[in-house]
Amino acid sequence: MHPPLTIESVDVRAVMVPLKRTPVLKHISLPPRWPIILIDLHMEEGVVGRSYLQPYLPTGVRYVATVIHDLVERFKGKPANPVDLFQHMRRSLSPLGLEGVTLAAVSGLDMALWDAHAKAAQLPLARYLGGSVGAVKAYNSNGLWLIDPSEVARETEELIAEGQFTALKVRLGRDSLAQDVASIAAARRVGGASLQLMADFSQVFTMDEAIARCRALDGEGLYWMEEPIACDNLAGLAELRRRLATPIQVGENFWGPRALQIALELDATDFVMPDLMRIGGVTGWMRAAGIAAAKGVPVSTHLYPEFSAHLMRVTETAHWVEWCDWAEVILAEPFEVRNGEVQIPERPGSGIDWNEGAIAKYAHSF
Ligand code: SMN
Ligand code: MG
Repeated sequence: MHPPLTIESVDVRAVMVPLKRTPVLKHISLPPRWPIILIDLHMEEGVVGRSYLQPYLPTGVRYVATVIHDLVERFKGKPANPVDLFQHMRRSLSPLGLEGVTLAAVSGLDMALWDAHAKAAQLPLARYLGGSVGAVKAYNSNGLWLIDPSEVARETEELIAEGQFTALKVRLGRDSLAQDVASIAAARRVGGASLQLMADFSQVFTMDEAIARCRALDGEGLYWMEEPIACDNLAGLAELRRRLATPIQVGENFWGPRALQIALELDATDFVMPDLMRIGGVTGWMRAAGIAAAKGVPVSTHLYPEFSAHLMRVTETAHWVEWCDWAEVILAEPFEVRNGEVQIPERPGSGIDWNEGAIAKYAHSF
């Protein structure tokens, strides 16, 4: 047992880091450098809880950081219990909405609070939550954006080699079906028939397009089809599910555990993949994972591989960790991947600590 913790103050910093392979999405233009918000939450007792958030948009850094500062101003000197604070913080901001910027800020603080508690208990987060430390199976999501099909073979080879992966995410939804088919074929030529390909459409299609294009790809043996249409068109997703043999995957845009519950009640998806910034951090994840488990729905992760790997060890229907190395450059000791599995280190907390040199190099003022 460790003594109760009390919130003292917070440092919020930001970096813009270069990515090895530029993410391309058709519906939002992503910046050439990737914004990351770094949170250091200081406890009166001397422990520091750490987490990071990825708001995609550089302008998002300022919005989210402002809310984090306001929340800490309001709750400093108070007991730092994450479950209680999750409720108090969300309620305190409810007039502005329970989702979006407000929940992103709460999620970041929630992760830092759990990290602080696990550190105070001197346990890795997975063990603090009642699980064990071990390897977690992962797919590599670091590339295969909407690149020219002629580049897919080379990149597939590189991505497999990054951690002896047996599963990769391939982004689809190019202008023509033929280009998508050529990309899948090129990946299979390199990876063999056993390579698992998770296909992400990132909401590119209208319903009619999705019916035509996803049905045309239904025999390609894709492991899942992710967000073929707008992520909030739950009736449309349910309809697509009825028309396709390939499982549907959504969840990176669920804001809070109840969004996941509603999607499952409407039979909108086969699999779910919550994102820690949007689902509500560790507290939100544990609630969402319970709902998914009750329905027997497999749960994968989105971004944040470090916290996510710990959480998969306590998720009943744990499926796949999405392996992204985008934040690796700012970590003192990035997690290792071997045999397609993320290795959780035997360090207290989430295992995140900063590489201050890299943070100085990529510092972003806001
Ligand atoms: C994605 C993640 C982060 C930024 C852009 C796109 C993608 C995924 O949807 O699932 O990895
Ligand atoms: Mg996605």
